[in-house]
Amino acid sequence: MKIEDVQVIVSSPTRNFVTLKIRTSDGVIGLGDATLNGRELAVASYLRDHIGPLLIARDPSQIEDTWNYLYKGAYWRRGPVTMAAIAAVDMALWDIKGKVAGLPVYQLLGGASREGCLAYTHATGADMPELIDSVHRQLELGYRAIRAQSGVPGLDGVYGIGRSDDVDYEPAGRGARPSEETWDTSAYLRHIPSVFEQLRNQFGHELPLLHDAHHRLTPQQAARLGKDLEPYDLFWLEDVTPAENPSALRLVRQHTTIPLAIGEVFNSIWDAELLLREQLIDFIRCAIVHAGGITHVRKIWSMAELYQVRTGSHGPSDVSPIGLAAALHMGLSAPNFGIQEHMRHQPLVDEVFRHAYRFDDGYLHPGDEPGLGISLDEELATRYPYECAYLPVAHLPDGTVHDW
Ligand code: EZ4
Ligand code: CO
Repeated sequence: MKIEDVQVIVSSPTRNFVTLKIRTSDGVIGLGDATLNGRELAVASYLRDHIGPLLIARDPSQIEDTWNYLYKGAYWRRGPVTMAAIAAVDMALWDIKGKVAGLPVYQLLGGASREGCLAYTHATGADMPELIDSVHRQLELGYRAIRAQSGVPGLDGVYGIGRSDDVDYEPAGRGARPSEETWDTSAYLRHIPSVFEQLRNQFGHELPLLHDAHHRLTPQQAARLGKDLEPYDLFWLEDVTPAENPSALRLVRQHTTIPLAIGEVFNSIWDAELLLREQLIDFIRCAIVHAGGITHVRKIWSMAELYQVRTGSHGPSDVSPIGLAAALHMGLSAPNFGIQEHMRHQPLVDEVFRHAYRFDDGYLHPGDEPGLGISLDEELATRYPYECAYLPVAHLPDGTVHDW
């Protein structure tokens, strides 16, 4: 069996997705997610112009060899564009292998280690009453763990806060330029502990609560926030400092016992290596789509296992159902699975990408269809062409561009 056709499909059913479709000489179809929020066309070109032609006539069963051919063969390694493109090929080849074997991918990865993958979703509110309402709504949907994000007094808009009763704050804005937001770390640090105090008063101490700081703090600020939040027993505090500098976490760790999660922007095991080896985090957040696919993330997760670090895969709505399915097959089988982020897709997205995975009573399960369990309605997808959309840019009150 050989790879006969490679196609890149860019579509925007409510938001942009880049999808790779590989067809073999036996007519087996494999699908991969290559979506990189705000930089979608760069990955599409990498796949169309550089990777696609190299895949023709290769043996689709040789997943590891193809991964190394694309990674080492390019000379230019790593980076989100390269690694999202390789990830898409990798997912598509695992999908094909599962379909050929007649098995769901989690069976190829060693079989189920649990009955389902615990999921968390987002609750957001501009103020406390809105946030409390939002948590109630997510609990009614069956979620057993909640990430809570809140508006900050004095700041007009904060990324990650939903519009009205809709927690799907993504895509943050469509148009040729990103929107601009003002950020003030001092105001944020003063406000957030009271948010979690009120959530604990309202919802009790057993509900797992998470919070995301979006890489905006210095190590000292992160240590302070961790200490201030300790009484509220968070499941994790996410992305406290910019993720390029793992040694920043040493200072944070010395001052707080709050569980730390990092890695949604990681694209290589080398981004995580020091954090894992020095046990500076408790959860590794890389997404299958942004870190080289199942083949590479499996290695990151295995390294994490040695250091008692559990997984918490990135799962916002910009990870397509294909990328989410890949995370669920891995999550069901990995011994050190921790939790899976789940920001539900809009109904139109679920129509374009029909999926075998299901959400039931707080847990996600990848389903038992052969491969990843996704079928693409290509005709429907092509009715929604790409639309330029970006994540916002954050400024300090004086106009300085800030981390986020
Ligand atoms: O900022 O998905 O944990 N989730 C997040 C998301 C990310 C976006 C980036 O594409 O931080 O909101
Ligand atoms: Co995050």
